[in-house]
Amino acid sequence: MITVRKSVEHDLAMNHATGRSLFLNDLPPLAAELVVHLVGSPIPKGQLLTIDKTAALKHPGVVAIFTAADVPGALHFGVIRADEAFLALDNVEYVGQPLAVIAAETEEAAIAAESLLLLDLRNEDPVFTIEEAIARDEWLGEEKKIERGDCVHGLDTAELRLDGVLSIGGQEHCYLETQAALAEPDPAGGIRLKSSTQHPTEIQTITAAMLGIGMHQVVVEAFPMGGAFGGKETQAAIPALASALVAHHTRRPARISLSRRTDMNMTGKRHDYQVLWQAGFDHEGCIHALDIQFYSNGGSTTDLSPAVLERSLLHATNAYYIPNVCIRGRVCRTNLPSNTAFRGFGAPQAVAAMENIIEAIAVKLGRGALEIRITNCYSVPGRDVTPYGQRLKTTMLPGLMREAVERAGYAERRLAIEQFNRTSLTHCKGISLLPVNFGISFTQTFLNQANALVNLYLDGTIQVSTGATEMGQGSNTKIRQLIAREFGVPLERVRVMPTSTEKNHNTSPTAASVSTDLNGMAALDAARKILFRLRQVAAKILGRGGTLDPGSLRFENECVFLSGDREPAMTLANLARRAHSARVDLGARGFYWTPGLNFDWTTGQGNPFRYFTAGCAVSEVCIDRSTGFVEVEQVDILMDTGFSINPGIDRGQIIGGFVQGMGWALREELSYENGRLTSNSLSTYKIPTIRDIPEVFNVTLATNPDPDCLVGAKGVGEPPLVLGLSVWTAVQHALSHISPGATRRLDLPATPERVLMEIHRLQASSKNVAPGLEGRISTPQG
Ligand code: MTE
Ligand code: LUZ
Ligand code: MOS
Repeated sequence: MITVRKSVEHDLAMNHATGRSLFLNDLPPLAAELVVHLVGSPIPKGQLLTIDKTAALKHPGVVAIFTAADVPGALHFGVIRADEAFLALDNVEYVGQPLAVIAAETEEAAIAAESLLLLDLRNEDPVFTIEEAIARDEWLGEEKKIERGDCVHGLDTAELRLDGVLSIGGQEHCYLETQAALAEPDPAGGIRLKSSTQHPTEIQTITAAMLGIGMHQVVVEAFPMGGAFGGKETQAAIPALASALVAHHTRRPARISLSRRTDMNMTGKRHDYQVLWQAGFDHEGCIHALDIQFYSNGGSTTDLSPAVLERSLLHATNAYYIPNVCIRGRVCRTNLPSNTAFRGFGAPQAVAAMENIIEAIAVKLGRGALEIRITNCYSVPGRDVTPYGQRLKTTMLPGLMREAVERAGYAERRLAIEQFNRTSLTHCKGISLLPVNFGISFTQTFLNQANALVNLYLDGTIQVSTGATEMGQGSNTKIRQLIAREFGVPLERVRVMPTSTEKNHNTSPTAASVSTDLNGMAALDAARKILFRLRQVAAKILGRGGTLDPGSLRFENECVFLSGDREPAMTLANLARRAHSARVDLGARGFYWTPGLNFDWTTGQGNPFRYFTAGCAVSEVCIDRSTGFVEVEQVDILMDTGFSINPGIDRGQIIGGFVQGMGWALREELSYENGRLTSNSLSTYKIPTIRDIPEVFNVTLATNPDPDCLVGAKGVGEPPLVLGLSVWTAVQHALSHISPGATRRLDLPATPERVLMEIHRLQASSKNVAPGLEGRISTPQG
């Protein structure tokens, strides 16, 4: 009975695909349930003088309106620093910042009441961009730094030197299900919350603090989410707090579900970055020194920004060994919603910067970018240590790159592209291979822990509860597979139960691609405790005068087997009943903490990751030279997932992650007017659709074992997103045909507008360099 390394169907696949899945806001209304509505600030920065509720409260259907003054406990919250006000007290810091919570019988009444609220606000001078924040010395936290070797000397003595600036845009999460919460007063005086969250313990913590009650009075159930992508790691907070506050004061159930527009307007996004760099290298393209400075746009409060920035610093050289490096970063404070976790968590921005440097070096040397990548890739001992001193125990990157090149037919396709570019006057193609080496573990060491509860019932069926939340990534399915294998039962005999703080305490967020690793290991720990007891009982029953070694028993096909036997000795259900009669506990708690992790930001050195998930993508794009529109024609991904528990789910994660990264790289552009998001609907913010997915999309799973993988399989939730950048480097390759040798600057996202402007700029420069060649393609590079 094989349950792992098998593409069993995702638990929710059929329901999601047929629209039958129920999300939080699909639950039928409870008796006397109230609608919760947030009133957001209309201005980006200023003083909140008064809120006059008189007229609004008189509107029929309006039950109550709460402001900061109605918060019985802590007004501020935050995972790293408690610097975010749930409701504005005297300052407002961004457009959409909650000022008041309206509780009404209907949505219509709530909206009507909002327009009747009289707000007295005084404007102050806001800051929106990274440049403005730097100029005005607005920061969230201190500068962080990782250094190795002598960067200044390395730059001074290098044969060649380049420097540059790269702007990287943010990204809206666009989970299909918007932020939502449902609070019910508990007869015992507490609150029961259902929340669409990746982090039930955080919701429990801040709800208790906000209400001024103990955490034991708050139970949070994490409802299966219709997508999260990091956007619900911390930012499920405000909706949950709003519904809890209403339930607390009115003693009625209270539900909130943000409209798409409100969600887009008021929640944080992927951080936009400005990156300044200088690289020193030789004529072979080998990089000797890199000085790189990251500035991220943190928005108005700390949220997860320092942790996101830290992951950027840790991924600053991506898959490359650079002996002399100075990597610095700082978070800018601006008057925008606080930016937050988003799949990749700072790594995509860092990899974009590094790969852009590779592209610039390739242009400078007139060599192929692939060659530069291979030259600098982590490889042999001595060239296998990260800037922060962690050795890559398994350096399979060069091998992966070689295999990816072969599988994709890179060399032949590149020749064909050059041929095409010589003849086409309307289009221009490019191809690029991009590697990723993604560190797996929370970079805050303490978060790398999980607890689990496993119950074996008298009929041989099993329930598992962990702190993992299901957002579509399939951790429930994978944990079920692991537990079924451990007990030797078919999948149908195991159920993963709803995630609740009642069963799993003090949990870490479901994030950092480690939820199956951590929660799977904790569940296995619990299962093994039960199995240990069962073995003792079975050994006693099956006897052989006390000579039977309990460890020799096998659990398979819902039965127990003596070693070597093909006929079962007894069924698992029978054994469970016998154990129960003998007063043996059939439930167990498990715990896991990842060993071997350490990191010290004062030295910038340590081993923050348990292992790395590596992969490569080869992307081919075709640019329409008259519109700048980029079509992605073919993608070939090779991703090392180790001994995948569920290759089918991993394939889904790889394709989904890649397409999400591709959207960020090519299409998704956030635009603001005086701090107000103007791209706040799906008609003005272009996420990839089914038509943007390349016609040829090959995914291959490599299976290199790594003894440090917790469950044998490698975390795969985030790394593939980074590979979406390969479409952007492929665009750069395509552009290199327009004006060979010309310096490019292609900021992210490479929207048609930006690509077209770059084409025009390059054409103009090629006119200057080689008159008569304009519009024609000459010596290719890339
Ligand atoms: N896949 C789906 N379908 N929906 C999601 O919201 N989130 C991603 C990734 N894959 C996400 C997803 C993010 S940001 C992370 S960190 C991981 O899933 C978390 O789950 P894991 O630890 O089980 O990989
Ligand atoms: N969240 C977090 C994360 O708190 N720490 C991390 O290291 C991390 N990494 C990726 C995604 N979320
Ligand atoms: Mo994912 S950004 O770790 O939630």
